[in-house]
Amino acid sequence: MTARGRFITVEGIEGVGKSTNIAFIRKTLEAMGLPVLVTREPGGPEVSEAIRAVLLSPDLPGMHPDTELLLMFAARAEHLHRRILPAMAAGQWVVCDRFTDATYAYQGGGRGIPQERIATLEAFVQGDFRPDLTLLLDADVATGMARARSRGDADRFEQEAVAFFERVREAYHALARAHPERYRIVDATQPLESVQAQLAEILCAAAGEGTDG
Ligand code: Z5A
Repeated sequence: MTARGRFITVEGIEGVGKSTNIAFIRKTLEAMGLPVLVTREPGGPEVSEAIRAVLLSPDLPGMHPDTELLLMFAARAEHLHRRILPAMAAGQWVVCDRFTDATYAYQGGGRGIPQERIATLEAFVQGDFRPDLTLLLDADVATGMARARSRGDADRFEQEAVAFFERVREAYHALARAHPERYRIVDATQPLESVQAQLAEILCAAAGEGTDG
C-alpha cells in the first residue's frame, strides 16, 4: 500500500525567497528518495490559475475584500480536490507556495477581515485538512520589499503600502504562535546558504517523522 504523502506549505511576506527556496526544498526531498509535487496558491489547476490572474491583475484595483476572500477559497477548493488530495493519496509530498495561512495573513491581517469568517470558509472548503508542516520564511518588510521590487512590475498585492505588509507579517507571527506543532520559522534575512541550511535541518527531521508511519 502507498503511504499517505505529506503537505508542506511555505509562507511569508513578498520577496522573502519562497520561490527560490522551494526549488531547494524539492531537490532536498527528492535526494531523500521522496516523490514531490510543487504547486502554488492562488493557482495550481487551470481553473485556479484563471482565478489567480483575476486576483493579481493590477488592472482590477479596488476589488471588495469579501470578493477577494471568496475568490481565494474558490481557487483553493479546485486546487485541493483536483491536485493536492489526489497527489497525497498517491503518496506524494506536496510542497505548496502559500495556502490558507496566507488568507489569514493577507485578507485577515492585511485587509482586516475577521478571523471567524475566514475560519468558516476554511472549514467549508477543507474540513479538518491542514498542513503537516509550515515553513515561515521571515524577514522584515523593508528587506522583502526591496528584494521583490528588484524584479520589476508590481502585481495588485505588491502595490500595497508598507503598513499593509507589517500587518501581514504580524499575522504570520500570530499564526506561528498559535500553531507551534506545525510552524517552523526560518530567518530569511540571512544569506541564501544559511537559509537553506536551516531548511535542510527542518526537512531532515520531517522526513524522519514521515517514514515512521
Ligand atoms: N495571497 C493572498 O492574499 N491570500 C491568499 O490566501 C494567498 C495569496 C494564497 C501571490 O503572489 C499573492 O497572493 C501574494 C499574496 C496573495 N501577494 N503578495 N505580496 P505571488 O505568488 O506572485 O508572489 P509572492 O508569494 O508574494 O512571492 P514573491 O513576491 O514572488 O516572492 P518570493 O517567492 O518570496 O521571493 P523570490 O522570488 O524567491 O525572491 C525574491 C528575490 O530575492 C530574488 O531575486 C531572489 O534571488 C532574492 N533572494 C531570495 N532569498 C535571498 C536571500 N536569502 N538573500 C538575498 N537574496 C535573496
